[in-house]
This record gives sequence, C-alpha cells and structure tokens, in this order.
Amino acid sequence: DAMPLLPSPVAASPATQEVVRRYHCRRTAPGQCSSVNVQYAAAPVPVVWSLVRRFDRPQDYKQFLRDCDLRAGDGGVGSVREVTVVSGLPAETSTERLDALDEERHLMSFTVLGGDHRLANYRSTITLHGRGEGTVVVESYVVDVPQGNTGEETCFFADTIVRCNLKALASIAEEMNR
Ligand code: A9S
Repeated sequence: DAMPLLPSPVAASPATQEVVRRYHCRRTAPGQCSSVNVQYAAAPVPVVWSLVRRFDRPQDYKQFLRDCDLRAGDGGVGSVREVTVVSGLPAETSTERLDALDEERHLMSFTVLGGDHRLANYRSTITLHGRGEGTVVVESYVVDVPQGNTGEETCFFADTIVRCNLKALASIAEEMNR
C-alpha cells in the first residue's frame, strides 16, 4: 500500500515521517480499507498521552461512548474492554483488545474483537508527536469492508467518528493544560 498523504505539520518532521511509515502503514487485505487522520493539539505530549493511554477510560474523550468495562487485564497490553455506545448510533457495544501501549514512543493500538456493529476487525493505531508547545496526533486504522458497502463508504463512516474523537481529544487536552 502507498503511504497515505499527510498534512504538512506531520510531513515537516523526518522523525514523525519515520514513525508514520513504521506504525501507520498497515497492509490491507482484499476486502479491507484503511485511513489516517491527523489532529494538532495545543497541549504537550504528556497531557494528551494521559488521555490516550487509559485503555479503561476511552469515554473520557470518545464522545460516542457512554461507558467502558474491563473484561480482562488491568489496562495493560492484552486487556479486553467492552464499551457501551451512546444511543442514536447503529451499535450498542464493542469488544476491544489492547495490542500495544508504548509509553516511550507514545503509541497505542487496539483491535476490535466483536460487538453488534459493522466495523469487524477494526484495528487502530494512535501515535503522539511533540511539535513546539503542542502535539501532533496521528491515528490510522484498517477495517473490513462490510457486505453491501464500498471501502469509500466504510472509511467515510469510520473517519467521521475518528475525526470527532481527535477534535474532542485536542480540546479536552487543551482545557487540561490551561
Ligand atoms: O473507537 C474508535 O477509536 C474508533 C471508531 C471508529 C469506533 C467506532 C465504534 O466504536 C462505534 C462508535 C460504536 C461505531 C465501533 C467499533 C463501531 C461503530 O459502528
């Protein structure tokens, strides 16, 4: 797969480009689609990371999630959570496993194991990159294209949610930083 084009704040730094190449360029199998979203937050990496690293509390910034229960583990790698979705979305729960939590690289990755929704095998990776006083957040995913949909439709749906999450992550981190 070709590397997705990234907005200039990310493209500016060779170190960030290297991280993106290494961690955000997953190969998609036939019947899958993938995308990358980028968000700037006017808050330092440790503040943004304090929100991202809490696998047991995604609802702190993911506004479509109402609740989260750890089903296995203590929030470290291998932990499994069940999130409950706010009403109005075409889903009620999602079961997700923490695959990576790198406190030095500021990288977090999880896989959707199940749930009553259509984003089967959704795999997400998020990394944080210090940029001056602020943070560039890069989030990529790979997901199966559901029967009856196109890759474009699937990515449009997932991107809409991810962009909302990233905007909320930035504003909450900025608020914490005040
Ligand atoms: O949680 C994320 O980081 C990203 C996404 C796209 C999550 C989507 C979702 O949790 C719903 C919001 C419930 C929407 C899943 C896994 C499926 C949906 O249909």
